[in-house]
Amino acid sequence: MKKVLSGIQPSGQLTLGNYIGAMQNFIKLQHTEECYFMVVDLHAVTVPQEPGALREQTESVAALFIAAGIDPAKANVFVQSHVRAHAELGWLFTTLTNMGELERMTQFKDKSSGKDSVGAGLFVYPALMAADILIYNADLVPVGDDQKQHLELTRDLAHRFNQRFGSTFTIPEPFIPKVGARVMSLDNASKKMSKSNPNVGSFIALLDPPDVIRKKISRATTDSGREVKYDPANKPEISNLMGIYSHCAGMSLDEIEAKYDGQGYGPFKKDLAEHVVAVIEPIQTRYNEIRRTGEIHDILKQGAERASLIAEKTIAEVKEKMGFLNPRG
Ligand code: AQP
Repeated sequence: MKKVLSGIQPSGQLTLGNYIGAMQNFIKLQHTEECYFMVVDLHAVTVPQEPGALREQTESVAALFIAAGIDPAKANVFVQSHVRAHAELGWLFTTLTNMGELERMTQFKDKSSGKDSVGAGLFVYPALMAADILIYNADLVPVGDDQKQHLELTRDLAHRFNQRFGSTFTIPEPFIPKVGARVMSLDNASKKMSKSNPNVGSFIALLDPPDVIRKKISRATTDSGREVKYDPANKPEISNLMGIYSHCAGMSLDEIEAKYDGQGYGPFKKDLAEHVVAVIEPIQTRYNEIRRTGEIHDILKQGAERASLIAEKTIAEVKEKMGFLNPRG
């Protein structure tokens, strides 16, 4: 049985991109592997968050994990800040990370570009992400394509630590979907769909009401022409929508092309909206039930207790190897 770890930031409402790129694989892997899925609130505060909104979004993301199909009897679901060892190991990894490595991170460049003032947390966040993964000695990390570079750094840090202080960490592998690894914005297929995009028409939130989803898809940007054809280089907008269709309807790209041959974009978009609604509506029903019962609090408490047992062991071993004095003598 492999160890699997991944997390999602409570930095806004979860999107269809988060679901297709990451959560669908969480749900698949929980049946065969030992899984740890976190709401990474310490990552979310690398950009300013309003306290009330952060609390609500953290609970909302956790409830959506369960509503989407993560079974707390199979997988450990918890909030990152509830397991204190993450922050401690994150600091230790910050001291092992070079400035040049962090400067190369494209996510930092994207999120800081054009801003006058950028928090230092946004810069050092990949070291905390490395700690999140390595503290459980994860073998597999199901993520979208945008996280590949951070995972490469995690692997480098694990090697570095093992070389300097002796074999300690497993070197983790990314687990990225073949189609849908990067779901793009509905208004611009050169940018990834992001929950913090100020244009709410650019993403489909898992909690968007069905009519809002229909409206967003009917307004999604399309390429010139009218042919429903998968060609990311020349038809990026329609290819992105076809990727979403393929995931939600369980059809191959060839089957979709054949179905809409000669029909134009209209019927394709109309059907796409219904397939997306069919995936999202049952998640919303279950979500409302989970929020109503308050069961998520017990799930998160138990998840954090189980995760802490492993995380505390790892941090004790790391501190011992790095030369920290043991408080118990
Ligand atoms: N558009 C996407 N397509 C496929 N996968 C995606 N992921 C995010 N966006 C897409 C995957 O979802 C997981 C959780 O991501 P995150 O919330 O930790 O951070 P992120 O990658 O920065 O996601 P967002 O939605 O863009 O958040 P904000 O706007 O706050 O930065 C990851 O596995 C990610 O790959």
